[in-house]
Amino acid sequence: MKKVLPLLFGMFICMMPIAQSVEPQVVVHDPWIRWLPGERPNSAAYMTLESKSCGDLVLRAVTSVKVKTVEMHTMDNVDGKMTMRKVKEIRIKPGTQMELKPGGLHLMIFGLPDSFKVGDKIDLTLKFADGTFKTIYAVAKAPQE
Ligand SMILES: [Cu+2]
Repeated sequence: MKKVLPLLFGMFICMMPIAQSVEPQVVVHDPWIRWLPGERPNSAAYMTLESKSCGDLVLRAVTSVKVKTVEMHTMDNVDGKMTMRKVKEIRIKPGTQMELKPGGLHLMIFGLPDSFKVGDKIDLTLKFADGTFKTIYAVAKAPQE
């Protein structure tokens, strides 16, 4: 019985009307952006997206006021070489987490401010297919070796 109760509770939440909801049903864990030495205009941001949605949660676009452009990218192994590729969306199944991490899915950041340094926070507004959006702040970190 102990195992059944949380499941029933989850189903109850999913049946509640969410028409008035403007906040996406997502929890964002540890957003960070890679800082590398030298004045580099481009970088990548990473985070874990945890879906609290009853249906597929689809990230469609990301914008920022601090940088020029943000794209969603993935990495493919093409003939033994890791290559970046732009994706149109990032889809997260109900009750799952999607990890954006080095070597995999990431947010490609173009046009960082000249003053960009470790500890800076870059705003990222995640825009979902259902019209909801959420602004988070990725903190600049040097990648640990
Ligand atoms: Cu990229």
